[in-house]
Amino acid sequence: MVKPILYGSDLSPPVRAVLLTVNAIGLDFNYHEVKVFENEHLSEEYVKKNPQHTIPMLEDDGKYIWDSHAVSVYLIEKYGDDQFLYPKDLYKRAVIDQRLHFDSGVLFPSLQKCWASVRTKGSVQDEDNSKVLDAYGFLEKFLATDLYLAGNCVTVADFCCVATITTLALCVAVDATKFPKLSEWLQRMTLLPYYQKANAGLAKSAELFQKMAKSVKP
Ligand SMILES: N[C@@H](CCC(=O)N[C@@H](CS)C(=O)NCC(=O)O)C(=O)O
Repeated sequence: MVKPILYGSDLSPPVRAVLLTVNAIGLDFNYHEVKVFENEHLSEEYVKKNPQHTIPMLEDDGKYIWDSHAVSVYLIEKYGDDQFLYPKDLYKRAVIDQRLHFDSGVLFPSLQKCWASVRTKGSVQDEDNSKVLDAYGFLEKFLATDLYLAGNCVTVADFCCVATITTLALCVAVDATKFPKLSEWLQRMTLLPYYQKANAGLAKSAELFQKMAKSVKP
């Protein structure tokens, strides 16, 4: 069998979400490090495979799939044997899907805005800050009665959201007194045996964040 190929850079939170997924299911895959600072993702060859020129992208069986949520669910369904990561039960699945859309539609766009403000203005703006705090408030409610974002088992929703939230927390800290459930969940996620390896790129994101903030002249 030809191994699936994951195209990515571990500086990217969505790539780290897929790395959490592949580590959780123990997938044997090849990794293609995309040289984003050399615009490899904008090359003709890459854009032919993924017109949106985003990372992560998966190559499997001569086909290309992108968007971390789509890739993660596909890999779990095709190669995973864990019945909890994306269960068959339609209600459980719908809750997970809602969290995945929350990541795509709320968390990741907030992260992009914060990141852009830091790059251009040197700091997160008040408006971005309050949107992130609203998002943390929603997550606190999602976690009100459960250990994980979509119930008491780890699911793909936790992988996708934790990769974004840990990066977002570089911009807007998660205050444990205001968001105790969210803080506990973040801590709980670090205990997964594959977490440190899969989310290791977070340290590089933190370095880049500091550099960007310092490079803006007041
Ligand atoms: N919703 C997408 C977002 C992917 C995305 O925007 N990735 C960024 C890196 S964090 C990227 O590829 N940016 C390069 C570009 O858009 O050209 C996902 O979850 O995969």
